Amino acid sequence: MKIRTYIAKDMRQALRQVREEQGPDAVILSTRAIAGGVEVSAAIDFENIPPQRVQVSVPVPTPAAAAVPVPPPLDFAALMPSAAQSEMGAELRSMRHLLESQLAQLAWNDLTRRQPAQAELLKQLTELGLTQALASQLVDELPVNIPFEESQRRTLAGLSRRIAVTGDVLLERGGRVAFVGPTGVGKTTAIAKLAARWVMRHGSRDIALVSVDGQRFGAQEQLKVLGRLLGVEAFTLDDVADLPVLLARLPERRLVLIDTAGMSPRDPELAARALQFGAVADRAGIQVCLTLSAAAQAGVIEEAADRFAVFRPTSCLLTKLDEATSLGGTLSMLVRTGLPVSYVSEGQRIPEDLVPARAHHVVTRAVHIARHAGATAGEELLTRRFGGIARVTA
Ligand SMILES: Nc1nc2c(ncn2[C@@H]2O[C@H](COP(=O)(O)OP(=O)(O)OP(=O)(O)O)[C@@H](O)[C@H]2O)c(=O)[nH]1
Ligand SMILES: [Mg+2]
Repeated sequence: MKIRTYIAKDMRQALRQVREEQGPDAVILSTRAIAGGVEVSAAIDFENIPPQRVQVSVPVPTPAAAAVPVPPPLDFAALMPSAAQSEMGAELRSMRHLLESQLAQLAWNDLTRRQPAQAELLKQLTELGLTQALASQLVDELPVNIPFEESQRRTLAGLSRRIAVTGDVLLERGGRVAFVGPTGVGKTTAIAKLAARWVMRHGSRDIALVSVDGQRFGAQEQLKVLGRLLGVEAFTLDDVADLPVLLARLPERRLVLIDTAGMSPRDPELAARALQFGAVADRAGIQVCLTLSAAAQAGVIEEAADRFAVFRPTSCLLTKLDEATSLGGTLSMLVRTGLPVSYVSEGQRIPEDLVPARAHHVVTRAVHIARHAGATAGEELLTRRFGGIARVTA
């Protein structure tokens, strides 16, 4: 076990040094406050030393044996940790966890004492549901010594700046867009809203609806009914491969909205279908709009965004903001992927409940939703996330 002592201005810096020098598996053995800072002793758990550095007793060949070109048999038992070593290892690990959580508590308390505004901001961003990385990034880029309200405002502005939007270009200029996404997120409803809005602005002549959802009962009928209601021509295709031929027949349609069958993000055929769709989309000049429900849990949103990336979406449309109990997962996903948001759907009414996405509007909604839901971030969560030690062991 290699024990080293580190002296730093504060706990965070000390822990950073430990991590840089001894890596993420360092065990903190002791900490104490000293004049002008802290002193931390840390060591690497012997179990985590790479195997070549562990002393093992391999029989050394005698000179006589060395003359014979037969390698000595490997003593595998000697390579395995003994019962005592395993027990000691387990004890070290549990000690490490204990110390880590105590140190995290110390570091978080230290932060709340020295920089209460920063700590409060981290708490508020956690309550919004943002990831640790994003919350830290937003707080880290704030200038020092500004009033709390100003730092709050700047943090939300920083968040808004990280969210890309397309504006209302689809309904202003048109395009060929296929709506792709998980089942039941609101793809067909969004198409109905967009089509109705287009008809109100531009009339029904240069718009077409296409359903390539030949798989599910009633899906194509749904689009035909919508077409009849709006006086818009609606086409149904059983095979995606027929899209280029159909679209070649409709060169004068400025807006073509393509409805697809919802798919589970874990569908094993997702990649194959994306590949087929991608080839068709490239030939027919179709863009993909990933449609995601903002009411889903953060992990579900992140997973859907990652899995549907194989469709190479150029924008995304967010639905069910009215049902969301937190927008943190959605916001974190948008920042992480950089996918621009086209429209936001906040209810079932056609066409009212759809607006072009505006970044600050989505962020403001996230704040309102968090407040309304009474979202709270407990001390334990904050300690674990921002206690500094989390960064050492992460
Ligand atoms: N509350 C709420 N409900 C919505 C919203 N958008 C769609 N819905 C509802 O969600 C349900 C599913 O909508 P669809 O448009 O059929 O969803 P889809 O993605 O086309 O579904 P599949 O084609 O089956 O994959 C319907 O009951 C819609 O009225 C929204 O923004 N808010
Ligand atoms: Mg549908």
